[in-house]
Amino acid sequence: MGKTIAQKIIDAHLVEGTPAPGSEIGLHIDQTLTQDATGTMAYLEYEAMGIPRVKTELSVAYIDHNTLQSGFMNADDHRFIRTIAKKIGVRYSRPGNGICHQVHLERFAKPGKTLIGSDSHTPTAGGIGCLAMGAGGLDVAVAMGGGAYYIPYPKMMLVRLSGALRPMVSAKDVILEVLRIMTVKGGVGKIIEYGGEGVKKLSVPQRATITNMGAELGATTSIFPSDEVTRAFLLAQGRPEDWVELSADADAVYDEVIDIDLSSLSPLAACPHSPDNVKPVRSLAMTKVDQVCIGSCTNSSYTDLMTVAAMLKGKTVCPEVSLAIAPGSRQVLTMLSENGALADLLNAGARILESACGPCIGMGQSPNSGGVSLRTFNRNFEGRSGTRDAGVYLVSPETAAASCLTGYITDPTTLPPVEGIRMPEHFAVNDNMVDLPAAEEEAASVEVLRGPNIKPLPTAKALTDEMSLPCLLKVGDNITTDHIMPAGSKILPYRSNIPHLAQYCFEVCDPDFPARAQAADGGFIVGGANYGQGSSREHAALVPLYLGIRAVIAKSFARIHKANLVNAGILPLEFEHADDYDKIELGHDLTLTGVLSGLDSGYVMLTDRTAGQVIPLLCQISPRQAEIIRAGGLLNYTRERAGR
Ligand code: MIC
Ligand code: SF4
Repeated sequence: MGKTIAQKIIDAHLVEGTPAPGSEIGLHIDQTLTQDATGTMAYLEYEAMGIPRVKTELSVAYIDHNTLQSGFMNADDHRFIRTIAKKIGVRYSRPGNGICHQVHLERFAKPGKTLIGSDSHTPTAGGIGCLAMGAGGLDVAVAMGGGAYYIPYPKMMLVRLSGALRPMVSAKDVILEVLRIMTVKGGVGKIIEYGGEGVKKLSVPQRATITNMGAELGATTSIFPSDEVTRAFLLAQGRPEDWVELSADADAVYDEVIDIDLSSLSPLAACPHSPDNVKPVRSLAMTKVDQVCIGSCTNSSYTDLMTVAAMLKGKTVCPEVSLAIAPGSRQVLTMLSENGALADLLNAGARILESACGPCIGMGQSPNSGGVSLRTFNRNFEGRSGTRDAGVYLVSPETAAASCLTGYITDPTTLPPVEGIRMPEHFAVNDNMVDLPAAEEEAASVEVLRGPNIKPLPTAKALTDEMSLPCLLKVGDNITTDHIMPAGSKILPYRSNIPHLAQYCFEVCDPDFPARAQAADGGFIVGGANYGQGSSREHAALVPLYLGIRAVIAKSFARIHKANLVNAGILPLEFEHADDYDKIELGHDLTLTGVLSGLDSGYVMLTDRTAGQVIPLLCQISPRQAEIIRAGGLLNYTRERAGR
């Protein structure tokens, strides 16, 4: 039987388990990446494992999220990451060099390799044919130390593309169409491959836009073949030797196939507050716009920004609109400045931000009260922009540029098409902002510098077979990690200070939760379907752990968050019958019985003593994960195994 692209890469990297539906597999990881908002924690965890040098082919630490330095915290964390990276054998991409996924795609990602990153948009590198997955910081730390990365063996799905995009319709519209069809839950447990004749018409950065936002489908990852287009991109990046051809076999079998004719697509927008709330741009035409932000790891490639510059050239942004642009990498910004496009953007009135995540993670540029913000980003969760009542629409660079000129959401296909923007034959390659680690023999003398904001990691309490605790919070479907542990410029600097972060846990849903949890001596959270979608931030597990949460009982979980709960030592339990969710209320006294045996049998019983109901729960974890929970989390488990 023929193989899919992902199956070929999995076969070449399989170190544990059988590649069959339902089983957990362990993969050898070739490359890792971290960013600064999750990196500080990941390197603290790496240190705690006591392995002197990383064992991967390549590991890179990027600084791109916490670049607003209003206080010592972020600068201290950058210095910590810089010094520890140097010591343990990790390359360090300095602040200003760009967003991790954009830079990794340009400079390091390779077809056929495995990559995990402590950021949910790591699948961006799937655009170049790399099997790239987002993971919790601790999983990345383990992979840096040479350990395998474990995933439930995914289903294989094919999105077969035909035709070619019409002018002013872009890769963003492709992934928004996929989100419209599949929703934010539709990709859970699946690897999404792109194939068909239409693939040849998409450049590597366009492919990367699509795989990047595959994270919003909840997919394990998304991947494109590596073909002549990939070869040309790698050549233009000065690394032709990194190319290998990669495609699915003609008789590869997929569990699911959807067909999309690229030529039938029109500009789309994801409306507030979910990436799958997709509508045609033309249906939103009367919506007045207050802010437009262009950039992020989804849409800030050279061609994206050249298109925007061409659309703005000689014009002025509408007076009622604030336009902010954050080029994805220093490479892109350098090229725009050398060819004059930067001047076109500035002359039109764009506010140029440094090459970093910026507004995407609420690091500045929060919209006005009740504002409408059009963003070329990938997430529009409530409050993520920093303005709780703002409405964020996710759109293509073309739609963003058209709308900032008119002041209303504008369909770019109603404007004259931009022509003549091509992929460059040579990108402005300059790796001088990527510091190499110290040689192994010098590593011992490198001092790791840490600031006072680094606080100890919370530790899990041992589980008991019976646990009687209250329901401390009840939330609905599609709870994101931004609900659980918000980000933004005020909170992000505390990513290495769990006690401080704890004050903000679930702030958007229930601001009283942290105080209630701290007053209680432990408890449970009850959630709906797709609990923990979005970011890979392990803080969304570590902070509830700190607040005494022993189990999360939900209708279903997002993949990375479920793994993070296990890694933290928190039990992820699922309702056997989804409608039992309705029986439990906030404050109910709950008893879990058969917890220890349930780790192996997969069944735990819940008694709601307030409602007088018995509710069966599933404990759907692998035998390895059961061991991790018994050990009190992945860190203890890894240490115990190293000790043996
Ligand atoms: C995000 O886009 O939500 C982030 C910020 O990049 C996160 C990582 C984090 O929370 O630090 C992600 O996507 O994993
Ligand atoms: Fe940064 Fe936004 Fe991409 Fe997350 S989604 S890595 S915050 S640019």
